[in-house]
Amino acid sequence: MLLYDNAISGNCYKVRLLFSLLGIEYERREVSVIDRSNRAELLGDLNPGLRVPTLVLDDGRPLAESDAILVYFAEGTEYLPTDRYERAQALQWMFFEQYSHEPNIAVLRFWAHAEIKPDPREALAKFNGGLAALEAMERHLTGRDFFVGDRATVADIALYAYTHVADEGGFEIARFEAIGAWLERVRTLPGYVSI
Ligand SMILES: N[C@@H](CCC(=O)N[C@@H](CS)C(=O)NCC(=O)O)C(=O)O
Repeated sequence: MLLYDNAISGNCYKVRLLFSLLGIEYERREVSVIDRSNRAELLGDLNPGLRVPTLVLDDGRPLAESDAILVYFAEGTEYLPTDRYERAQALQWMFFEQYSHEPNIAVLRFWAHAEIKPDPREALAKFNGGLAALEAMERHLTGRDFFVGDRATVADIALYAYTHVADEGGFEIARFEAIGAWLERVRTLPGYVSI
């Protein structure tokens, strides 16, 4: 199995984290997220969005989108609930991650890493969006150990990826007590690997 990967990308890290938790072996190929010049040749037949992570299964079939890759590999494991409602709740939080969390928190972090100076109004909108996402997580996690049920699922992996490095995008994550305790719970899962 081959993972087109990037070392600082949280979306790619989600896949590496699940693989490590499940003891799944794979090869990785580093792809720059800044130099896009060879993207079409590299990923053209594999990922409609030409982005990473992109996974190629042993039989050659490709799979794109970090959260779809998580669901595929979590099938049949403790990380994907079998109960219909809990499974839908896990997806609910993954869609939240892709619409309300990642587009704000990951983008601010990326701009900081790439030393991109955004329009201040655009940066403020991203910051406010990210803050709203963190506040929603904090409310949900207050009195709970994990996002769905009483154990870690793909929803926790998806949300952990960019939350644990949100300070790199300017968010004061220490302000969020329930999120802090949850980050620690994920960090101590057997097989955990850092970004
Ligand atoms: N929704 C996609 C987002 C993938 C994504 O944005 N990947 C970034 C790295 S985190 C990337 O490939 N950036 C380079 C580019 O957009 O060309 C996912 O969850 O996999």
